[in-house]
Amino acid sequence: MTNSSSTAPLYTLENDSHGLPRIILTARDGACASIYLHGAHLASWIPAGAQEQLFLSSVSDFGPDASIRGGVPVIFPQFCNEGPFLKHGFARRMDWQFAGVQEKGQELTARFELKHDLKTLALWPFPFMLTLEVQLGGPQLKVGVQVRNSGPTAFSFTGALHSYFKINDIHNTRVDGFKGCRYYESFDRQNGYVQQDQMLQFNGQIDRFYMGLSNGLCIVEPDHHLDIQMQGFRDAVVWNPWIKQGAEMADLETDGYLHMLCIEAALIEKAVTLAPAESWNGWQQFTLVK
Ligand code: TA6
Repeated sequence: MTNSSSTAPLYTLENDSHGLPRIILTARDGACASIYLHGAHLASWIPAGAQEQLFLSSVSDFGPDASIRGGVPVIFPQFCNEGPFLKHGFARRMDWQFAGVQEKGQELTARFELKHDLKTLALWPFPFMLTLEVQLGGPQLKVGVQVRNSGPTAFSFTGALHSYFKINDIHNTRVDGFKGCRYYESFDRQNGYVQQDQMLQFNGQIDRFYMGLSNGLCIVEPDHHLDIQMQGFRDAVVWNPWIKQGAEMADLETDGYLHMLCIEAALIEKAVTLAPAESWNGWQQFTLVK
């Protein structure tokens, strides 16, 4: 289905080679993005006149219960194993509803919704409504998520936008913005640290939780700078599986670790609690600087 005219936004709903439906958004300046209905999973973002900015594994599983390896998985209602429920929650594995595209100025915004059903209630006993918006235009893309408590009792959740960025070579990649931030290694929550260096460099597996972040971040490669901002989310996760963990992942190419870096907008240290009818909003925004 394509909806294109001089007034309406340009988007296409099509099945990919795996038979999975996805929305292809094309802004008037030529920027484009693709979002699978499965998981409302943003899988590709190509700013106008630039290269692909998101990593997507060429051996990802696209099965009905799979989580696509790469792009921006939506993690809800639980981050990793920070509770008794499914690791990284069910939202990334469910089929969401496409709720249309709006155009405002040079920006296109696609909206997706996931409402509780018997399957989700069996996994997590609370009624909810999730809304995801992908806003595309110029050198920027913004992923916004709203969680609404549509049930009769309060619930708490953790979560993330588990963003995989495409990089040329992890060895020549730095991340600026963590100086002075508190962090824990995921495997050792007893010992907290404070980042001393201005630049985070990579020379092995990393799975690190930065807590209580307030400043922006920037992925810095010799010919590529990507600015990352977030709001609502309070923590950030930096993950690269490196050689050994990468080799153990059937849905990641052997050298995939070289070309990916996860910088995730997350809620880990303090879960969010919503009373009935209350909502929470958060977003992560990417700007291609060079
Ligand atoms: O966010 C980092 C992390 O929790 C890592 O520990 C690693 O497990 C990664 O997520 C991927 O998890 P997944 O369930 O997508 O394989």
